[in-house]
Amino acid sequence: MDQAYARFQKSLTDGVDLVKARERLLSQEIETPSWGYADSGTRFQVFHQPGAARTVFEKLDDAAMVHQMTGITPSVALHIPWDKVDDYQKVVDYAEELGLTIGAINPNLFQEPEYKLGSLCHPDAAIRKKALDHILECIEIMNITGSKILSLWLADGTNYPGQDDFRDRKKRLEDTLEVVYEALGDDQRMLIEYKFFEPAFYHTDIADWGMATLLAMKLGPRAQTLVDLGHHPLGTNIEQIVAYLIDEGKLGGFHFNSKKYADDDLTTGSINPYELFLIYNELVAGAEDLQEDLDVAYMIDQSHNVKPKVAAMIQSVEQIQMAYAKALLVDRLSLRKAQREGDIIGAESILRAAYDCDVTALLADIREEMGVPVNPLKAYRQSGYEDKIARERG
Ligand code: PSV
Ligand code: MN
Repeated sequence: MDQAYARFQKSLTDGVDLVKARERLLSQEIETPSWGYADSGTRFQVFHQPGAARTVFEKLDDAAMVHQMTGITPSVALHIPWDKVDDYQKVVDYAEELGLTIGAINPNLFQEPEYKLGSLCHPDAAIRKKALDHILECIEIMNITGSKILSLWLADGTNYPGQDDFRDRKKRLEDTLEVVYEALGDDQRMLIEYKFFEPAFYHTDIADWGMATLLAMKLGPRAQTLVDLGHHPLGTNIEQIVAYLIDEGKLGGFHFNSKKYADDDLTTGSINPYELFLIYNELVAGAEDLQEDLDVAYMIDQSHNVKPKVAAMIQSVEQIQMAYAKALLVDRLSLRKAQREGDIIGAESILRAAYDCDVTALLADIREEMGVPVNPLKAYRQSGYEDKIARERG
């Protein structure tokens, strides 16, 4: 056995189940977003990157490269109409050729001029109908692509006090979501994403996890809440929200990214990797307590503008994998004991010990077993792919 791995193994306390940790890491999956491979920008400027994907097929090529390097990103989320095509079967077939599947379908309810006052909450029934029809079209796309997840984020909200009636808007939203819910197949689910601001700056119709979860509870078991890490006010304890939602069976999925100030769309783990670890700590603890795998859709949602697209995605995947690996190394029995005894120093130290653990050797070993490069980011940067797409795509 490799010396580094042996050293890593020796550093673990008895309460850590390495066999289970390895199993979990081998089955970890993270979805990447088609829009994370295309040019993006701030509201001030879109910065073109040489080689940025221009079509859904090029986005799939890039996603396949990420999967080839990491081995844990087998599916790709689509955003409609950004990824609109005449024949979705062609997209499915192309993805399959690349060893990928199509993941969550994201309706776009924020770019049409008609949505100035909202989509599903709009005061005009005709606009609500347009938004609803678009979502129903997305469910049709799910049926062709085999996608099981409809991922809903609304830009709906108001900019000024008195602009519209909160309760009327809530009612319009509930009524339209009910139609959407009914249109879903038995094996499909709807994830409701919340965000407390932007593009509206006075109120947002689904502002936080409480509102999203109330909606999901009213709709039924196939509606759940989606946690986008960038969508909370500063200082929010996201890991507690995650724990709550797990306990209620309402944690549907994640949009991973990182933020310093607001919904900055920075790459995952770049600002607060400890927070990412604490979130994974709740996921691991929740799955162990429930004694079942959580049915959670793990996805990256970042529109990184200045880092090269594919490399940034691989870097993000590595960060998520590392956070998960560390959370799997928490000595749970000792942690429980310390918690019951009120040993605050001891409890925190157990978490820190896992967080501080160097998991390089573990991840290298897992990657070797999966048949992917031991250092995905380095391998990618040496692969010449970036130059190739810059040349080919212009
Ligand atoms: C909104 O800020 C959001 O997080 C939603 O998930 C959208 O679908 C996505 O960003 C678009 O980039
Ligand atoms: Mn999101």
